[in-house]
Amino acid sequence: MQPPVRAFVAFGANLGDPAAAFALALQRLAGLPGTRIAARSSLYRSAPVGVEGQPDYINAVIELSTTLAARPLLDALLAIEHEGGRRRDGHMAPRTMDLDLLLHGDAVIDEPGLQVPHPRMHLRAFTLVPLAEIAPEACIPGHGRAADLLPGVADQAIARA
Ligand code: PH2
Ligand code: MG
Ligand code: MG
Repeated sequence: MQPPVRAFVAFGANLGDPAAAFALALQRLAGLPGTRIAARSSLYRSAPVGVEGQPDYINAVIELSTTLAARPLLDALLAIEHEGGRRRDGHMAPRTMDLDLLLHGDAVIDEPGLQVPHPRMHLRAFTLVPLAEIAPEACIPGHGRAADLLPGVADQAIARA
């Protein structure tokens, strides 16, 4: 069996009951084999990025300690999203639960459907701010420490929910 790695998962929701969706996500993540929740950020409210005319998002980041490899962890995230009512209504459509794999140890992976680190995480306050809250020293391969990247996203609206 693999030794546990630190993996970071981004939570986002802007439809339905985001707080309930977050609670469900935490419960299901904690129930995955070889996995425990090491930390969770506060919930944040953020303006939608890359799309207009949608409700604000609730965002958070969850740190896992897991023996799951990246691909089975991704598959588990998709199953939890589905249970959380996620409908694939298209790229950037509003959603009841979005779980994105941000980091899996120091892995760099570029496969169909699975890119780690998440390719836009270093550009988005809604991932960096909650990540830096729980793991300011977390290294984003190719980009550096989470806390050091915050000034670059300081113009994006985000506040604790
Ligand atoms: N997710 C998106 C697109 N835009 N904006 C915010 N603020 N938060 C998100 O989680 C988000 C977004 C696609 O996954
Ligand atoms: Mg997603
Ligand atoms: Mg996303």
